[in-house]
Amino acid sequence: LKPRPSTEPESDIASAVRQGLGRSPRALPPWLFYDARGSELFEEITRLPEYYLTRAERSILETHADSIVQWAARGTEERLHVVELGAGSAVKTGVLLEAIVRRQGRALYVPVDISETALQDATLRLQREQPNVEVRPVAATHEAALPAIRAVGPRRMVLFLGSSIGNYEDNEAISLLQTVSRALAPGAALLLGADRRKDPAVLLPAYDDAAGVTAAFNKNLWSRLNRELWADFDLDAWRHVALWNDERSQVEMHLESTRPQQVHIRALGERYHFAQGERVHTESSVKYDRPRIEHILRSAGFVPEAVLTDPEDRFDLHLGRFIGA
Ligand code: AVJ
Repeated sequence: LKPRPSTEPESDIASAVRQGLGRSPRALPPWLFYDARGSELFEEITRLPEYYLTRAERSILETHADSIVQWAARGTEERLHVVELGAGSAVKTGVLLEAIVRRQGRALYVPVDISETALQDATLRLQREQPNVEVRPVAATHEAALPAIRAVGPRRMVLFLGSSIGNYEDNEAISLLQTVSRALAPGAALLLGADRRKDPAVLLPAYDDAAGVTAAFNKNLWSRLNRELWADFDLDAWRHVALWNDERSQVEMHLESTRPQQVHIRALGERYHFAQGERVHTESSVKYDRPRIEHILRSAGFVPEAVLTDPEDRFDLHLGRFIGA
């Protein structure tokens, strides 16, 4: 293995890691989790008994699919097209797509995701299970997907599910939704999933499960850097930490160094020292009350028109109408 020639620009991954480990305290962006293995582990998380988010949101979609589609289509005769940010395996979306097909016979679905493997699986499965849905996958970050969103034509329905918005600070969430809305016409519909603020005794196990799947998901970040940036992280010298930050109303995941150590990241040409107990912040998952989400929606040009909740009152699905910037 030769180090990358210095004239070549660094990959997005390399520069994100260089930046994140150069900062104090150290922090890495959560999109780095989602290599093929990371996407698989996340799917496993969604099936854990402790991780109620996915089940709660799915139950909302199953109960209300037809009325959601009716609401989204209100005021237009045009066909609805669906764009989903962070589609992943798109299992939950199937319920909505079925409702759309019931209403208008067929549907165009544009799943956007950073993981190509997850997109491929989703596309193949939908093509098999829902032949009336045309799938046009886009492998990109949310921000880079705008041209694809524009290309789907009028009357779009944008899905941002699973409380993925919780990875962003409010001002970042607002600017992401604003960016997306630049590709929307007034009247477009946004479905925004948001996990609610609740007892940390419920929240924390969802991010530190008994089977250790979330710990493996967190640590897979180091495996990815070992493989893709020729690093030498010793996975046994790191501990998964999930904690509740009450002031910021967020669950945080960190990787904590269990001893003093040096890590060589060859593709960066850097050696990093980690103290015993030093933490690298790998993810924040904000937990919301309704006014906070409604503020985000309004700030990005969406009118919050309705909120749907699961029977156990844990998770909200907000319906926002785009009225223009
Ligand atoms: C995909 C960002 C919504 O924050 O709950 C799950 C990711 N991280 N367990 C979340 C995640 C650890 C998940 N989101």
